[in-house]
Amino acid sequence: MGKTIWSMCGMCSVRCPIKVEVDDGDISWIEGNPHILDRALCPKGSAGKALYNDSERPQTPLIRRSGRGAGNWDPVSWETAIDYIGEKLERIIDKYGARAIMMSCRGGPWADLYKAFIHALGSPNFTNHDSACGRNVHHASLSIYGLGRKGFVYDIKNAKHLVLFGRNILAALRVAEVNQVMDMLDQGGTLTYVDVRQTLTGVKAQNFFQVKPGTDYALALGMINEVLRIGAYDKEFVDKYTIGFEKLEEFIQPYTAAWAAKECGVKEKKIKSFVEQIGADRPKVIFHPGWMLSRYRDSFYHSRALQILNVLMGNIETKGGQIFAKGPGDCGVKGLRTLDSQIPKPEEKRADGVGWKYKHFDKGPGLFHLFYDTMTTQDPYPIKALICHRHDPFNCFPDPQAQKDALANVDLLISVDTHYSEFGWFSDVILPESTYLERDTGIATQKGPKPRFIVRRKAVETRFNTKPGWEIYKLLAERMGVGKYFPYETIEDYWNWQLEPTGFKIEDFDEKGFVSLTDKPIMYDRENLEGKFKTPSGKIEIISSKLEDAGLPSLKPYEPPCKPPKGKFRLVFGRSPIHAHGHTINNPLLNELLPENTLWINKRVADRLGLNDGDLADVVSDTFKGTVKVHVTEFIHPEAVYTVHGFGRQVPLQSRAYHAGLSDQKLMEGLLLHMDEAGGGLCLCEKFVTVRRSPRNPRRSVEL
Ligand SMILES: Nc1nc2c(c(=O)[nH]1)N[C@H]1C(S)=C(S)[C@@H](COP(=O)(O)OP(=O)(O)OC[C@H]3O[C@@H](n4cnc5c(=O)[nH]c(N)nc54)[C@H](O)[C@@H]3O)O[C@H]1N2
Ligand SMILES: Nc1nc2c(c(=O)[nH]1)N[C@H]1C(S)=C(S)[C@@H](COP(=O)(O)OP(=O)(O)OC[C@H]3O[C@@H](n4cnc5c(=O)[nH]c(N)nc54)[C@H](O)[C@@H]3O)O[C@H]1N2
Ligand code: SF4
Ligand SMILES: [Mo]
Repeated sequence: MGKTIWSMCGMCSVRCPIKVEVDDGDISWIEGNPHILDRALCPKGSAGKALYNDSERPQTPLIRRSGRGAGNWDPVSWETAIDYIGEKLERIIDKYGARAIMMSCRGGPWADLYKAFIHALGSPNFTNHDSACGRNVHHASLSIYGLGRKGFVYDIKNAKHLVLFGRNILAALRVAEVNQVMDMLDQGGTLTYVDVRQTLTGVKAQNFFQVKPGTDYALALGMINEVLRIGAYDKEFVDKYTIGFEKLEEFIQPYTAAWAAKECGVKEKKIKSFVEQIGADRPKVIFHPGWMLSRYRDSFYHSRALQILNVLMGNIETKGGQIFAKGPGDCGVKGLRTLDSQIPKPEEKRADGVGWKYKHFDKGPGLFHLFYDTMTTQDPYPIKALICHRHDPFNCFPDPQAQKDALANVDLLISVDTHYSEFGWFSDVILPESTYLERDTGIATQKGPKPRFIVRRKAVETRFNTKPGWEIYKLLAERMGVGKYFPYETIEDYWNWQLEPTGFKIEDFDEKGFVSLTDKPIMYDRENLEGKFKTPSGKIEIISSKLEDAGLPSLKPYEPPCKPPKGKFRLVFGRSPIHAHGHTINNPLLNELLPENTLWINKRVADRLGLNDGDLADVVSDTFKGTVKVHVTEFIHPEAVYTVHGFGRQVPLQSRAYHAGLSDQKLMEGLLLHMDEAGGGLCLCEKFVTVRRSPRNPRRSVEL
């Protein structure tokens, strides 16, 4: 007899609501929740069943038997693994204090569980992946609005014009957003796309700017200059809600459209005609502030400039613009109860320096990469244990070898993962979490104009000796004597405990998988937004007091990017719609669709190097060399080479992914601490590589 399970996809961190059909205990169908996503799913979401059926994943807890990374594991029971970890953590706490333990996760709606665990132990050192993802965008938004990058949602569907700088929205995707972009285009909206190469998104755009790599900030400044010059902005909104506009007028003088055109390698006429278009389309114009903007030295200021353009368009709290993300409080509903809020905040200062050494950064998750510095210098204190939950630092941060060197000072490395991650393979203990189709997860809040509570429910029984996160942390907490902070025995207890203040019951989720907290979208009165901007002044801060207090400019003069040294190319990267970072490369279905990456290279350059499409090339960094097939194309800037991130994996038990393709991470030698000091994001596109024809046999593309 078939049944329907309402759940949430776990193939990437977007976590789309899904409907799963189960027949005779097996998955027969997965689709997007029809109430929210009109049944749509992306290729990865459709490959969830292949993940469930894949046996090339850890099947029971594993404890390392010989040297780190050697791949010799003792399969053990959960009891043994938890006890092993417990003993080691106790020893570390005795000798160095609880602060020597750090925990990192992939952020998102369930971070409460992991944060609660590390705080219950008494350590302040909770962190996540974001310094290699959206930290620049987050901090830029905080500095302007006092609200982080999730403080607004974009009403793309109703926009007249969507402007994307390197935001490859149709490939680096969230299903709901793709639906909205397609609706906007159907309704006659305009798409403007900026990239160093042509993409799935670029081919749908009416305006496409191919810029010289690393010059986006110049283009954004040129646009601001032109907007002000022709007066294509909302003066009333700017007067009412911003501070620092006069300083912007002064600062922007030299950055004319003509100047930007020259700097970026685009046409002045095109910038001017674009500004005329948005002048006519405003306020329904959205400048996406970027998602993964840990790329260049000035990405933080680039994101700030995009936000300034949003403010000039006056697009805040308007249909077709940026809308404040509403939460339960806006609907007169109390929020979910959280575990972390019941635990006394550790008083120690963070080991990454965030909050005391770096006061302008969001203290929440701090900046993971700075912990590597702490591990090496032991300043302000040693770090002796690292727990990574749903996070693979070796595939996330640059230069895995530099990371391994720092980790030599850390006594205990734990990976809580559904797969063997690159970090997991090197670690001391792997705790296998059940895949998303095999586990329940706590209730989450999804903010927006129509906020909701949503739950992930398990669709099928676990195939192996794996456990869900809520149980893993309960077991660990009990072993460490802090079980009282995890006041549940079953998932139903946990759900009820979370829901208690809200007035909802778990049965309310049976019908659609979520509960909507309002019938109609909530919009604030745009004429009366006082108190909504959480900056020190309560205004939109074009000039940010927090930045200025930290000795950083709010409006930074433009500096051109370094030119690639002779014979070298700037290494840039991005996503394919088929994969989610590195963890889907071994998925049997997705691997069939895209088994390896290629190196995109400009045709003229390839001709000079004697490379034809499909040839094997050696890509060389300082000491690392990778070999990959080239994709010769006219549609990439000649200064750059591009590859899909996540390949070149080294875990032998993942036979499909093993050594297939090129690892961008390993090429990024020396970038581990190369941080944008204002935004905290890493500068991942600041690496130059050489490319040459490989002497290897082109028919054997998989390196063994
Ligand atoms: N399918 C899929 N979707 C995903 C993910 C995934 O792994 N797979 N991951 C999700 C996550 S975590 C994130 S953060 C987002 C990332 O979302 P995005 O930031 O939109 O995605 P990317 O593909 O990393 O980068 C986009 C583009 O930046 C371009 N680029 C490089 N240098 C420059 C430059 O100097 N100027 C400009 N204008 N462009 C440049 C690259 O060519 C690339 O096409 O995607 C999310 N969605
Ligand atoms: N060179 C380069 N570096 C990058 C990027 C890039 O494009 N190029 N992208 C950056 C960006 S935007 C991001 S967001 C980061 C991503 O970096 P990470 O977050 O570290 O990468 P992921 O591969 O998404 O996932 C991490 C781990 O989560 C595991 N996992 C998946 N599902 C589950 C689950 O349900 N439970 C548990 N416990 N584990 C699970 C996967 O197996 C994987 O090992 O990398 C960043 N680093
Ligand atoms: S975007 Fe795709 S992989 Fe990510 S959660 Fe949604 S359906 Fe799943
Ligand atoms: Mo990301």
